[in-house]
Amino acid sequence: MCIAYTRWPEQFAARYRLKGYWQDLPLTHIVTRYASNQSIAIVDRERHFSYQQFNQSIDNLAAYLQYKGAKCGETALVQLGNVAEFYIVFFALLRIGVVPVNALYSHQSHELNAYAQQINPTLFIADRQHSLFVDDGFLTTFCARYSSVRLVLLNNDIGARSLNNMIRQTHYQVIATPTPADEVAFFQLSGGSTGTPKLIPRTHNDYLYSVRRCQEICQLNRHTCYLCVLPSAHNFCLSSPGALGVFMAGGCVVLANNPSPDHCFKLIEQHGVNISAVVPSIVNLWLQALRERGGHKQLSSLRLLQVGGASLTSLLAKRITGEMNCQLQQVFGMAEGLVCCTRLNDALDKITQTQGYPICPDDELWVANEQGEKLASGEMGHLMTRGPYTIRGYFNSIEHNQETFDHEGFYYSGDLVSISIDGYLTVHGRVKDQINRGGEKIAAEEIENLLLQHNAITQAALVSVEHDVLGEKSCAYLVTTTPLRAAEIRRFLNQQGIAKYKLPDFIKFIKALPLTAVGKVDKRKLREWLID
Ligand code: AMP
Ligand code: DBH
Repeated sequence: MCIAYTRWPEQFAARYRLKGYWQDLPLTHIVTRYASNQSIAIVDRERHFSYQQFNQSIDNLAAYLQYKGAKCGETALVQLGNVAEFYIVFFALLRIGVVPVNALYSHQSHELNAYAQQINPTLFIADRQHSLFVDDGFLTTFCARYSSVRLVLLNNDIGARSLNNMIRQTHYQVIATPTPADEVAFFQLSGGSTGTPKLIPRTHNDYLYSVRRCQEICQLNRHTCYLCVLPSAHNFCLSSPGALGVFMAGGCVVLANNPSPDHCFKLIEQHGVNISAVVPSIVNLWLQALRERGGHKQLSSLRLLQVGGASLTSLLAKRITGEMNCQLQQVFGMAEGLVCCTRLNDALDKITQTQGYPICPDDELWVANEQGEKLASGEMGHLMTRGPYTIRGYFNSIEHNQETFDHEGFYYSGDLVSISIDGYLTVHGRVKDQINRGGEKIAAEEIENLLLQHNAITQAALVSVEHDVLGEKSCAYLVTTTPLRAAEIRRFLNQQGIAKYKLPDFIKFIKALPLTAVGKVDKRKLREWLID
């Protein structure tokens, strides 16, 4: 049994195959072809995994899971940070056709529950070192709540549930049973704008194409040494070309466990890292460190810095080439699919002032006005896109899909963009109700719904506030029946188990929320009030 998802219409699928975008290979092909390669695939602190060890670890775990009864078409909820086990688990599950959701390590109970409710996982894999799993409290409640869960494995644990033991042991043989290449391989997470985070079904065919194409554009090879700074599950550092692209090229992925210059510069120097992918707020952090305490020599191996996830000012863009002495590539991507980027041989003004152009000639992009009509080149409007690796619908979301996909299957990303005559895209802003906090997306409605569960809060609106380093922070406007303190509200949200980055940075109390002519909360006015 495969997972139901919105398929590409047959004539599109046929074209994507004919053009060679879809090759009908499983994602595990990325690593299985290097099964006997002795070069290093992953560096995780003191641990080095050769491709052979990586493959063996994947097989060991896949075989164990199969022995425990895991079957093609089942689902898994996984929460691992920037550790080698993240990739081992990912490929092991794909090898036996178990479809994972990779929660971010910063996620807490609220997010894990939201995902589990949607997929009914049979497998749950997490890390003992995560604050939720230091004892068995949450785990016990979780397993009682989701009776679908048959097996729990924990990284950094000992005993019967130790993921590490299962990866090491070689008692069983795996029979590869991946889902067919045009079926769902795994779910990617949407930054979203709705109350419940939406899941994005990605097939082997579409994802593998995106990885392969990005890897070609970035000219990765076996000498590539990539620093994974962003959360390993993030689409950018997983697939554009990310760790998967590096594995495909036979290169090496070095894992960073935080973006601090101290930690990352040392890793870059120590391992001769030549490419990395970051969000603009990390660029800021690194440039500031370089100005304050030097470190240019430590970065001398770095050839390419990819920046995406949030808007990069052209000022900051220019400083990268100037002060970091490496090439910049801007990347505009989304977990739903579409990836645009500047090319290595683009003129400097394109690299610093645009987000490049789509990776695939068959990516179809157009810009719509408020009425959904097509705008001319250069005009700013709503981005609409479809193509061989952009989803045609979110998982199990009939209503939401009607709003975010048009009748021809174009995805409405909620970004305000313009596309120049020569095809370069520039992002100007966003209409979706989301805060982009240094590349970490917060769906306003999700937080507003949680705030409204407080007895004394009658109205709530979350809006973005401009911020020098993060680009944006969040501000909650609240109408309450009794006076409340900001600390009390943050504690209340914390108790509901949300990820820390979703806690409002600012909280303001007002008598009533301003409304637009049609009676919606006027968020534009709320944002203006913050500037005044
Ligand atoms: P998600 O749908 O959560 O994967 O987030 C994708 C969104 O991140 C896009 O729709 C944009 O709003 C934003 N984004 C990604 N890359 C860039 C970029 N280079 N510049 C501006 N916004 C970006
Ligand atoms: O922000 C993103 O989601 C993103 C940014 C750059 C992305 O998904 C990607 C590249 O693939």
